[in-house]
Amino acid sequence: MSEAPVSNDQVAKSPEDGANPSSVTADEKLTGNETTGASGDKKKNKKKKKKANNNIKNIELLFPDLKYPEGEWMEYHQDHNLQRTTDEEKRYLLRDAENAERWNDVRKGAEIHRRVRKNLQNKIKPDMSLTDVVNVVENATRKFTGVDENGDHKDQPKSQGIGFPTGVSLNNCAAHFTPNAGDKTILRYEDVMKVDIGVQVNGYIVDSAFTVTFDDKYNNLLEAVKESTNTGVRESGIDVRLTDIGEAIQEVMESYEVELNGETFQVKPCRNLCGHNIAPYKIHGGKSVPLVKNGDQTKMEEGEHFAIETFGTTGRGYVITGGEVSHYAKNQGTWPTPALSKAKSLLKTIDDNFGTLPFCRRYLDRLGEEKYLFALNSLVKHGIVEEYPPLWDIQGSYTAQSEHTILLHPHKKEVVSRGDDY
Ligand SMILES: [Co+2]
Repeated sequence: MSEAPVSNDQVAKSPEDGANPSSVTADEKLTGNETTGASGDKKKNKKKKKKANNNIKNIELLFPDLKYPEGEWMEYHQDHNLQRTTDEEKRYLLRDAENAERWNDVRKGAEIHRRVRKNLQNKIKPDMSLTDVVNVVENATRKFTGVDENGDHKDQPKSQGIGFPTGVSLNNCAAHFTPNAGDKTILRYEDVMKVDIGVQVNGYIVDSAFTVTFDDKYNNLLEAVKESTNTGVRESGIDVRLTDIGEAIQEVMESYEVELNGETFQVKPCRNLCGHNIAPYKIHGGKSVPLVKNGDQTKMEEGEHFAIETFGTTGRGYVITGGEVSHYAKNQGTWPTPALSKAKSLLKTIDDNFGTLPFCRRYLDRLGEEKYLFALNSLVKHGIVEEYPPLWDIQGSYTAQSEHTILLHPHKKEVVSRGDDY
């Protein structure tokens, strides 16, 4: 989830906005999906697909020692980090070891994230419904984390699983769209779809996104957000000011142009969307990483866990909320028991299954909740639950997104969600 925009011209934080632009080109995406060959080829493809699906199982079976692969390690390039001596380095490593379990949980989520998105990238094609897209993602996530119907962890729904509703926001919708029940939206060849996927393990959320297109004309837009996010990752570090990261992102983003139907657009960052730190079971931990120079002197700190995400647009570079809400999250804190009995039981379902993790209406549907909208809206009205409506740039514009999750270890940073796709 990204942070929701605030009023005025402030840079907003939202719990789920970030994600990464697609690293997969249209050509790559279609490879292996097309069954244009002879019938023999078709058979082969079918076999392959079946095998691929068989590989979607509790990831613990694939890593019997329960130690998950590390992400990409990057040196801090900021001055203060270069001055660290060997003795200091030793102390840092000791300190880092205190968080070993936490890092391993995040790495498990990241390994699942890579596999979930690879599985989607192999299947995605024009004319799929958005409901099918999110089901591919979410069914795989449930299986890999073992919280599916027959999974080993099905009785502990909050121990691991989906980190937030799968974002499949199209074109001028930048974020926070996931289909509600009955949605008939179809992915088209000309669409620009931001796929924002969350996986959580013990509340540690991996938040990473990419952008899917089939038409090459959007390539520069996708390149802009990928490079901007990589810049944000590169500039991140202990004691780095958030405004400085925003300034670096803005400079890269605005260096790109995209030509669409004979018109040239300078790519703009969406100035009221942000990256964010991540706290246990809280997609937005309270710090926002801007996409522009905004003067925020707040610094990143050792041990923090950030989602670095950027959004580029051919529109005005400012999003507003609109349309039917799908995303919600319970606010932290203690709340009086709702008077309405339906609201009380709905809140119990939310507490039992999500806690403060973001959820969507489809997740309530599959838990057997019915006719809950009035109760849900009452929880929203009382401030117990927050709604996160879709975020839109102007009509006719195109927005793209790229996002990685990083860990600020004492000695180095880890781009934990890095894969061979992006
Ligand atoms: Co995010």
